Amino acid sequence: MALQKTIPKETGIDHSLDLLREGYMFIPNRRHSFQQDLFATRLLGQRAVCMGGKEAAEIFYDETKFKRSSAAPKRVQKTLFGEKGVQTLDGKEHRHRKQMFMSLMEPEQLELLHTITYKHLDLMTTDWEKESSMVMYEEAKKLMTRVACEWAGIPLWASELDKRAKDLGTLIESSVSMGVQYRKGKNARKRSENWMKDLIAQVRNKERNPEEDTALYTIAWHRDLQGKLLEPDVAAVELLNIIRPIVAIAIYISFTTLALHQFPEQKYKLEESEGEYYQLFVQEVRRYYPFFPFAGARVKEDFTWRGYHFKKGMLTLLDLYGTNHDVHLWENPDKFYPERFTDWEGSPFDFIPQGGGNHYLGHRCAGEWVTIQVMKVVLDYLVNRLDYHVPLQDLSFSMVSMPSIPKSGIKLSKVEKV
Ligand code: HEM
Ligand code: MYR
Repeated sequence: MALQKTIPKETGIDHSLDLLREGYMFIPNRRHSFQQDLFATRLLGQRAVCMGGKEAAEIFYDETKFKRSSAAPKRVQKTLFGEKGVQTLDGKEHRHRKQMFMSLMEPEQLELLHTITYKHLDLMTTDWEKESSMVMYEEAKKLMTRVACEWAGIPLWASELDKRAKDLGTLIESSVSMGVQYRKGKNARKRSENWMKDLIAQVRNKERNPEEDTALYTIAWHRDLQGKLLEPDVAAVELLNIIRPIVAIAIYISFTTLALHQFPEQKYKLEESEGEYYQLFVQEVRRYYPFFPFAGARVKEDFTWRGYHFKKGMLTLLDLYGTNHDVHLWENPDKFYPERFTDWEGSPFDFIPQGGGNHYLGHRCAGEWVTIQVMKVVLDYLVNRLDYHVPLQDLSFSMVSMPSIPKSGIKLSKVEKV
């Protein structure tokens, strides 16, 4: 029998505060000091294993080894994710619900998203031209709220835009927070879920008839494996699981704008490219900048990996940011170098900004193609259709606060269409 090894363990009663203090670097710092892809610690008052790297991602997404029920902390469910949504399901029930999400991601729907994004971006730019300056992150949240609602079949009055964009932004910004900010997050979720519940009820009463291939229609009429419509609160959580993360793309839009400024040589490469460099650039933005730090699951049944014992029920975190910056997987990982993706083999386990594995069968982000599509439209617009100036400002972003958002929000002045 192979020798059982002990998972390297950090001492101390609990390291939740260290996690908050070190943010994106909490897992990479310890993987580095233990010189191992995994280590044991204590988080939220319980034993937890943290791991990273391609092989760790491969086992993390093996559903015979890990499950998601009771994995996401209640705090994160009360703000970011909501309760009883697809993130918490396992097995057949998960696959059936996930299919509902993936049915919205067909090429025609992505094409429509392209058209909608371009339309709203072009309209909003007309307003930006009239102002002496604008803050990209704030404007991008409003842009993406408009895009998300139109694409999902959700009516949005001009008068409610600011309020809805603010609430959706708060859900994202308060996902890892305490005190006042956490309470703001909980309230924003209440209001947003009520908004979604009313719409679902209107569709079910036939007072509202959205197009069949929209998220509103699909989620309102989705039937579970027992043939029952989703409970109204669950349908609301799932509809928000579409529009909230579309608004979260505002963070990647801000990082895209930052990358064009920080690495000006990239702008020339994009201007001269026939289009394929756009894909490489967007992938590199998603790899390089910090966004979703780690994913969480629980051990389903006892198993052994590389001689280490994983005990049933143990909380396990997979290092997403650290895997995207792993020196064993990426040459000069801290260099912004889109060309690295020319030779990338396309493994579902080494480049995991939005999770790994299979979109249909596992918990990998349902909206990865949506994210890439939107980022490309905005990137093309910034490079080829807009002139702007980046005034002096604090362009730093935190490696501690999660999610990280450029501090200034990226202020632009003298915005003009070309
Ligand atoms: C799941 C990141 C955008 C819908 C996830 C996961 C991550 C992630 C890390 C969890 C993976 C796991 O648990 O293993 C992001 C980031 C985004 C983004 C950084 C950038 C804005 C989107 C968009 C949509 C979306 C645009 C929808 C249109 C979902 C859903 C899940 C998910 C429904 C749950 C999947 C499941 O549990 O099976 N996302 N996401 N996300 N994402 Fe995204
Ligand atoms: C979304 O809205 O689903 C996508 C963007 C959310 C970003 C939030 C990043 C921090 C969340 C950390 C939670 C870890 C849960 C195990």
